[in-house]
Amino acid sequence: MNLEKIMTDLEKKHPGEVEYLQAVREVLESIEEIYNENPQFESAGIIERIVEPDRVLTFKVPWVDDNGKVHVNLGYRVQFNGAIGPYKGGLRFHPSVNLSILKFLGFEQIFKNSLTTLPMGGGKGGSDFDPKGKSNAEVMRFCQSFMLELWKLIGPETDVPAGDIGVGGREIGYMYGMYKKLASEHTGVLTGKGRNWGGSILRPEATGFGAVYFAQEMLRTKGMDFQGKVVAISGFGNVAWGAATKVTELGGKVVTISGPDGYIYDPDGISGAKIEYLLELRASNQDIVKPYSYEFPNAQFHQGKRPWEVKCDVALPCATQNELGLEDAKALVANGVICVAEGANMPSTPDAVNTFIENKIMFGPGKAVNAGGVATSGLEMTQNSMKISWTAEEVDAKLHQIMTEIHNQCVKYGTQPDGYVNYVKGANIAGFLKVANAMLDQGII
Ligand code: NDP
Ligand code: 2IT
Repeated sequence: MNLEKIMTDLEKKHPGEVEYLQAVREVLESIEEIYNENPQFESAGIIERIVEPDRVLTFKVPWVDDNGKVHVNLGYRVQFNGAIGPYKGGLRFHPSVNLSILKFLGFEQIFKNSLTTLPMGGGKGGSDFDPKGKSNAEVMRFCQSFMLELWKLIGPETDVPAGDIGVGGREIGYMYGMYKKLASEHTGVLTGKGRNWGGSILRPEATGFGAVYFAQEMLRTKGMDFQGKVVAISGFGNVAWGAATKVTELGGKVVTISGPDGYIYDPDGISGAKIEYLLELRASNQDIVKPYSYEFPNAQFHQGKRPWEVKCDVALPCATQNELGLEDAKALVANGVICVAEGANMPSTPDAVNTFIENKIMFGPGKAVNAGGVATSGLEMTQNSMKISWTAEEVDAKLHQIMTEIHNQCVKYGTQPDGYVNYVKGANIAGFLKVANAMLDQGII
């Protein structure tokens, strides 16, 4: 593999798609050795075929606000790779959404879904719509207009979207309602559905729970656990909430959460009633970080800063891409961090990742750590196909087993001669091999 030539060609073809190019480079660097050892991959053009999406669909999403004003947003669905199953991946509604971000997320999703052991291909979609500050009725009208186009492209055996940033249970509900009306069928075409209409118990918690199960396995390799560990978390959305809940349950103390404007440091720990309080604020569409510091006077709000300057044993970045840079990584290492596990997708910049690896810090990449969300989506698809509903205990046991298996795959492919586990390499190789071999079996398509 001539990595630099591949990257130069891709940069020429897709100029300015920074996040996409970043995600591709990381995977190619990890798999270079195994790729070169298997000449059948090169002769089947696996790299050239895997780095380009099968197709990218864009559409306009017109909607009317509560004052009668017309708005037009952009809608996208990137169907990246369907070698091992129907396209599967979330929808993101955030003003920053563009093709580069959705291609990076769709590309990552291929390998993440492969790691889950379930038959799911990779995809991603979304819109530059900003749900913040919108009324329920506005969100509903937007979701309905979005689905008016998206429904033509998806199906329970074709492409199954779910949530991501800005898309939770409410948005999935409005989109599902419109799909059902248009397709005249009640099928598992979206995951993250409500419990009463086909959703799986534990899907909302699954990404955060799974991330903590994965981090628990990482700690276990050193004979440690979460008991008494100080944990820094960023964000306080769906993933961060699940992670904070599970860390607390396992005896750890969560001392930070964050938003785009800064972070909260609460030395007393963010748990129980405090988490409930944050959820209420979030549900009422309010800013959560500042009100928290007024409500709990021991907590401090650090305007414009990130939580990575706080001394902690475990760091769980759970907000968004590239939110943990080189200086943040250096600060974490200097403060004695033991384990960094990415709840978000690609939250650490490449030089931050290298800093952790060079310092032999246990570092779990998003595609392994946060795979519990899509894995539980896969379990929701299974329940929908079988027309049954598993209990919380059944889903949790399956999720736990999947996260342990993903950890095992990372150890298998990522253990270095000195015993250090390079989870980035392990996850990328394990995820890639399954998809690449499926592509070989299915011919040039
Ligand atoms: P949510 O929309 O529920 O929460 C996102 C959180 O991140 C919020 O706390 C938000 O703060 C914060 N945030 C968003 N943008 C920024 C920014 N630019 N700078 C700082 N903070 C920011 O999303 P999720 O919890 O679902 O997703 C979080 C991450 O986890 C994403 O990377 C997503 O791709 C990934 N992920 C999600 C899965 C899922 O099942 N939902 C599964 C696997 C990965 P505020 O609300 O104040 O804007
Ligand atoms: O990034 C992700 O894995 C998700 N947002 C969840 C995708 C899914 O289909 O459940």
